[in-house]
Amino acid sequence: MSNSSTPLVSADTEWSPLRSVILGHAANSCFPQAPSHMIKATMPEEHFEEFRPNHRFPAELLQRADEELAQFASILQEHGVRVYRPKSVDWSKTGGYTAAMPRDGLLTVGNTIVEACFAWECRQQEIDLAFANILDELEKDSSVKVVRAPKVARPEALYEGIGSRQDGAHEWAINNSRPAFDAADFLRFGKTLIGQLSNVTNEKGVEYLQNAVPEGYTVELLDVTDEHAMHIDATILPLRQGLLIYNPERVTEAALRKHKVFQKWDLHAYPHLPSPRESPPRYMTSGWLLMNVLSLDEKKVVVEAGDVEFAEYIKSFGFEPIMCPFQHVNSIGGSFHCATVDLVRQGD
Ligand code: DAV
Repeated sequence: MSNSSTPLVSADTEWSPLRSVILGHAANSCFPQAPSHMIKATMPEEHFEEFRPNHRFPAELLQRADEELAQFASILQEHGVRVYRPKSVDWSKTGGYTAAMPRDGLLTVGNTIVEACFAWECRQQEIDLAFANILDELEKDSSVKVVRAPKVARPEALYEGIGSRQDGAHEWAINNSRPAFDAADFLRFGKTLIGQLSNVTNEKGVEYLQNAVPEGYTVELLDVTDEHAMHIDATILPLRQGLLIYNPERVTEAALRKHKVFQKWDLHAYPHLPSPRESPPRYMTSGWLLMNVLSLDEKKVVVEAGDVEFAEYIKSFGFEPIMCPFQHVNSIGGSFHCATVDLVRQGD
């Protein structure tokens, strides 16, 4: 139980001191299933054929991913962060994907945790099966609010009409027939949330989220130049109040400056290109995943052990990177930001 000085859920930024977090598990993860136009829109081309029904990730890969997650958990605990872990689920039996990427499914805003209205049908039970026990426990505290996603009657309706445009203009992989959003398409900047429309987030999803967050919070949409968009956490990276690194392949400084919240910020295009990697394969992401770090506070940032160039770059701004191996977790779809859900970031 909490008292007024130690809330169980309270987060308004991506950088204030982290006190409590959910951290995923990799065991029994399977390649997610989605219609082929969705896979083509969002996944690396060289791995398309892996995305087929009941296809587990290699067992050794998952074992090493869980070892990396355990090491990350120790780092968090050594820094005084309370770590909640999900239940184990055999995703091959449920047609699901993973419990390793909770950031996609849960968004903390103030004292409220909002469950994503996943576009991908294979993810619609993910929170129920693996994370409901954590949410139920947190919700026993009367200060915490959890907004669960509505059940979807006809998941395929989200794809109707897609691909039938005659004018060749870009279209996302989903229509706007019901609310759809992944939580990882949004980041917290105080009372402002910055998000994006993407191949998994539509306008109704944004409206739904705006209605689900506590009063006083506003969702704004960033103009991104990324037709493959799915999750904003390798596009912009706020490292402390007033300092943001952005991915120049996906967003412009002008687009960022349109948002009042960034008007006085230092905005830096990341100056290096990510290096290619063959092994372990990045089955689901680009090399820009190097931006998917987790801030412990306004100085300490957890960075993938091999991303030395990135670590040196952020050191030049005064940050203290904590290097942690995470390549096998990266393989199955994300890095430190994806694998966690902030529950408490201490306010001012
Ligand atoms: O760059 O492939 C990764 C974000 C995963 N949540 C990328 C985006």
